[in-house]
Amino acid sequence: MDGVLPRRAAQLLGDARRVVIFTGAGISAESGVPTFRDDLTGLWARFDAQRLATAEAFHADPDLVWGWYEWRRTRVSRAEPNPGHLAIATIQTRVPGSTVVTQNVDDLHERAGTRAAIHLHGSLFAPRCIAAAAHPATFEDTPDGEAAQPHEGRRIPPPRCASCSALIRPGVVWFGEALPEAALTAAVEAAAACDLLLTVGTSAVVYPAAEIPRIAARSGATVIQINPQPTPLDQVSAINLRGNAAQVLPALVADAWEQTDER
Ligand code: BJW
Repeated sequence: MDGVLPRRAAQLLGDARRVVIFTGAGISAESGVPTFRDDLTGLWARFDAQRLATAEAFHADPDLVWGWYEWRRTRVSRAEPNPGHLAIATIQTRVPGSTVVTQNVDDLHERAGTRAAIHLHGSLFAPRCIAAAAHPATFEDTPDGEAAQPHEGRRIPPPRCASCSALIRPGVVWFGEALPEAALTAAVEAAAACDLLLTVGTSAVVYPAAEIPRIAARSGATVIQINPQPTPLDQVSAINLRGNAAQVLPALVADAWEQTDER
């Protein structure tokens, strides 16, 4: 990478001992998974969050909501990790004390080789019984033929729990719902203890997740942001690298260890 700021960012990464990589939908954009708030291509530009991504919406029209999440799950299943995901997995190998905290409900970090990513907003691949607090969900997955060609408006009835017959719901965190407690606690602890936090591809407007980089900054860590657009984290970040994750991250990683190997 050219320029003083990218070089300084690479030096900070090469020297760091505890790194948190905090990701949002932008890390998966170049894998073809849509973000939420980008003006033309984001999900919320085409779909109504209130009708699809709330518990009230699921209770009102479970077939519509389940069908929409099956469409998204199929899209993600067909996507591949991009060089940004791979660079993050490399950071985890290079810096053993590093933690990936993601708001994403896809599995592209895991498929790129990242271990133990903390998912703050759940997963498309972990549906659960709406009465799951009482017992674990067991159900038959949607048969292949049914979900193979879903399209965005298709209604698909959700399966029912094999133990109690309640509806199975997508295993994601909707607005107004609490984040999984263990995940949030682990993310806050990692942010408070890191010396460097990379925030990648998030608009940082959804709370409490958006607090994670701020916690790191307040605890004395350096924050580096990778995003083609400005965000509220511009003020918190010591370095703002304007660009796409799939280009910026591999270059950053290559420079980080080229520089430390030279010293
Ligand atoms: C690229 C790129 C490239 C593009 N390379 N970059 C405090 C203040 C105000 C409000 C609240 C508050 N605390 C709580 C709230 C309410 C609410 C909230 O935050 N609302 C705000 C939006 C106003 N929060 C909640 O409701 C949360 N729950 C909660 O607080 O519960 C309290 C409670 C406690 C105890 C009991 C009960 C309740 C829950 C939030 C759940 C969020 N859920 C979603 C949907 C998940 C399911 C699904 O996928 O359908 O999570 S919303 C959506 O936004 C999704 C994402 O994880 C999340 C964040 O989005 P993200 O990842 O930042 O994506 P985008 O699209 O916004 O940004 C993409 C970025 O990438 C952009 O900046 C691009 O420029 C960039 N980009 N291409 C790099 N190639």
